[in-house]
Amino acid sequence: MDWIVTVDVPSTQQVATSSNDTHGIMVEFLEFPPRLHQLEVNSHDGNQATKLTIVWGDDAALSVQNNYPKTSVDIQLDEETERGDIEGEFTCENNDTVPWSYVNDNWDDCGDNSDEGVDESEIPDSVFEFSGEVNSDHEHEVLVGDIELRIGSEDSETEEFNYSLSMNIGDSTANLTDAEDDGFVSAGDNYSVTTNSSSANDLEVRFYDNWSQSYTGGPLPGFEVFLLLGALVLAALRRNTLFPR
Ligand SMILES: [Ca+2]
Ligand SMILES: [Ca+2]
Repeated sequence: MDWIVTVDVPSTQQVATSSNDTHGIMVEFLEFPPRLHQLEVNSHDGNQATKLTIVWGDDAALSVQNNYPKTSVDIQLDEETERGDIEGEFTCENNDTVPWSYVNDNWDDCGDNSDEGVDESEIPDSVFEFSGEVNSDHEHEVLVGDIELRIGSEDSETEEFNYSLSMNIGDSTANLTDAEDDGFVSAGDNYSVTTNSSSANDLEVRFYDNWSQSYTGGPLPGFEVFLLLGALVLAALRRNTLFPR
């Protein structure tokens, strides 16, 4: 291939062009010593075109768009949920005491039925503990410091996720244990969350990158952890109904 080279001294632009039977090529240099600025290849029939432009200095900028929706790290979890005991006991009118979980479970545990029909406001919040372990399917290496764990519930009417109970890993109520202390989320690591929220049976745990400011768009499938607390746990607590003594 023969090349035609032009030089424009005032602008330091040097352009080399050439072509073969099918394509033409243009290479442009700027500055001195020359720096590659542009490389362009076009087919003579106009159907193919490739253009590479290199910028530097003030023309180039690299920034993180932190208003992008938070995407979550893809954490594979085996989950467990557990409703913790309410501390202390309920005192019956006959001064017997029974565990708080026996209150309002449709079974007369006190003997005088005073543990039934108790105003819900009288019942202390119970502590729920959610926990999960990163299972062996987990492949993505994510720095522990790059994720945060968010807890919330979905508004059943608007289907918007409400992060009113969200918290960062490291808060006293949300923890991720880096089992091998390798700095990465890896199989065997586990998280736990405790809350006394009365809406705990609706709660859901999601993991997010912590660099982004926006939670819009919701998490992508695969890193949601649905905690099926409500029905299962409450059914278990209604053991008197299921398994009358
Ligand atoms: Ca009862
Ligand atoms: Ca780890």
